[in-house]
Amino acid sequence: MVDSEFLEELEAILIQADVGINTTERLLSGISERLKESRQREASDEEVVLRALKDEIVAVLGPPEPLRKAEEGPTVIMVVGVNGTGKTTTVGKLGHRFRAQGADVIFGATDTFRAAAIEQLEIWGERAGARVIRHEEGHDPAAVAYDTCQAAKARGADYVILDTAGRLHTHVNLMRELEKTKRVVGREIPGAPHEILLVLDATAGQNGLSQAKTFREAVDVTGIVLTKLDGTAKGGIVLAIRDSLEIPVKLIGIGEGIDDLRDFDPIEFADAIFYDLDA
Ligand SMILES: Nc1nc2c(ncn2[C@@H]2O[C@H](COP(=O)(O)OP(=O)(O)O)[C@@H](O)[C@H]2O)c(=O)[nH]1
Ligand SMILES: [Mg+2]
Repeated sequence: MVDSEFLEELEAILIQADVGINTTERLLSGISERLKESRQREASDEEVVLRALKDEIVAVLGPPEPLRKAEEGPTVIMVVGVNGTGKTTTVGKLGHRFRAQGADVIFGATDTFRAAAIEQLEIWGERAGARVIRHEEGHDPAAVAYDTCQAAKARGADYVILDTAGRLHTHVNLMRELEKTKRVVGREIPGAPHEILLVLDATAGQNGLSQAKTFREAVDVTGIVLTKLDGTAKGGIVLAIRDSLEIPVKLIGIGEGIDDLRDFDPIEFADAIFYDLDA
């Protein structure tokens, strides 16, 4: 068998990548199973052990899951998450992606908490070529969501993307507001919201798990957007999230630019965790 020093090194890499203790242990016991099945000679090879660990990670992450789309009428995507994770940027990038596919896209400025947030979304709307529905600062976000859905229906838009607030006076208020926005959208457009994407900042490490728990309780998160993977952070917390909450990662952010959005690729993700080891 492979020496325990190598396994310890792998364990350290997983912890360093923010996978968390529990999921790290689960992954490592998972590879013991895999290695038992492979031939003894092979199992002494570090490369084989690493391969088994990557396979285990890919298995936990599950196959890539594309964004859901409405069968008819506008597809509604709510983008949620705590402040500064990259929600507004992700709305802009997604809008750009859909526009490039020839779709008609409307953004809803349902982060009404600060005027600057509305202006920031308008800038992204211009860049992406998406109309922005907005109200004044402090207005009811659900009312903005309602107007955005009305506008989308009136002109037969393909996508509604709602930017939401990450901070309010209280956490309870924020969650209530998101629930209400979701309810209003569901009344206006059948099956909506089709996606509720939770934006997580890869550099925020272990915090991602508690954020995912909180937001999922309030609004049934359907997928994760893992941002800021262009830095040194590996975003391993999504493994713990998939493991314990079963929320798939759908997209990743790899920069601040409009093109810096990619579909999540579990194999690439697993490779990136061990990038320094391979080098
Ligand atoms: N490096 C990097 N920066 C990002 C990424 N996504 C967003 N940002 C930056 O993170 C900061 C917060 O983004 P913003 O969209 O305003 O976050 P929000 O508060 O959740 O709406 C901004 O400076 C963005 O340019 C990413 O994938 N990579
Ligand atoms: Mg924002």
